[in-house]
Amino acid sequence: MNKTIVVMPAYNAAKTLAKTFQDIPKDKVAEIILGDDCSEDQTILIAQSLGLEVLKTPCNLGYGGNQKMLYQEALRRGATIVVLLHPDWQYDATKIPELIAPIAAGEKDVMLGSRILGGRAGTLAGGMPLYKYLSNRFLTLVENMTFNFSLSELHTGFRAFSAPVLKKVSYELNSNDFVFDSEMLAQIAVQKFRVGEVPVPCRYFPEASEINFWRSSCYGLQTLLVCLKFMLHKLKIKELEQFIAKC
Ligand SMILES: Nc1nc2c(ncn2[C@@H]2O[C@H](COP(=O)(O)OP(=O)(O)OP(=O)(O)O)[C@@H](O)[C@H]2O)c(=O)[nH]1
Ligand SMILES: [Mg+2]
Repeated sequence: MNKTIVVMPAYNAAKTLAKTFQDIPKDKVAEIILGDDCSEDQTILIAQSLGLEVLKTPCNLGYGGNQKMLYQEALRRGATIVVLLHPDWQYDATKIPELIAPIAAGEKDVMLGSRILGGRAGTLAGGMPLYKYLSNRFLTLVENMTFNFSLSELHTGFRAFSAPVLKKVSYELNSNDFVFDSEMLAQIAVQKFRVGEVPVPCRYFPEASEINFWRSSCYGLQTLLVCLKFMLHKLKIKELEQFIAKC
């Protein structure tokens, strides 16, 4: 019997949290946990009014630090599948059943919700800035070649992991910043977990996309560095602890 826990890493998500929560199919998930990274708005109050479990970071850790706290807690609560969902109402959370089905069926270990497969309405036509679209396509191409994947997008905020993935991958050693997501994919590739994808409709509006050009550029460069580290490890030029499976 599977136990699916949805985790939402939040930072100033007050304007979008209720809408995101509304869309989650409650009959398909056992628990929903919000990680609050010291938001300066009403995120916690709104989460509590929705009856959500709230975990708080001790200080503003960043997006990756928030995820570390949430995965640890989801595993502690006995999750067999963990869904990462941004609380910014960007990804269509009604698609959770489609996202988790291949993991529940034992066919995949990791599932990604792809905005690219979701069609132009979820990317350029929906308002994704051109520079983000092009860098997403370029980075995905480089990562596909490096990690030996053939997936349409690797920068989504709608993902699902089986518990064994979270138990084996040393995500605690990853960055506390946005590049955490790219590091996770590299670790998943090293351990040859099975990764699949489903289309996910997506929305673009100011509150759903706060990462700016400068932070996006840093994220892109850091992702390329992750690819380099992956190759160094794979070719046994430098063994990196981050990529070694946990016992
Ligand atoms: N902890 C922490 N979380 C953040 C921070 N900025 C954003 N987040 C969270 O990370 C999620 C993603 O941030 P966005 O700005 O939407 O970036 P993105 O979704 O990767 O990129 P877009 O495709 O442009 O939306 C949001 O749901 C926020 O809750 C931050 O400074 N600290
Ligand atoms: Mg977003």
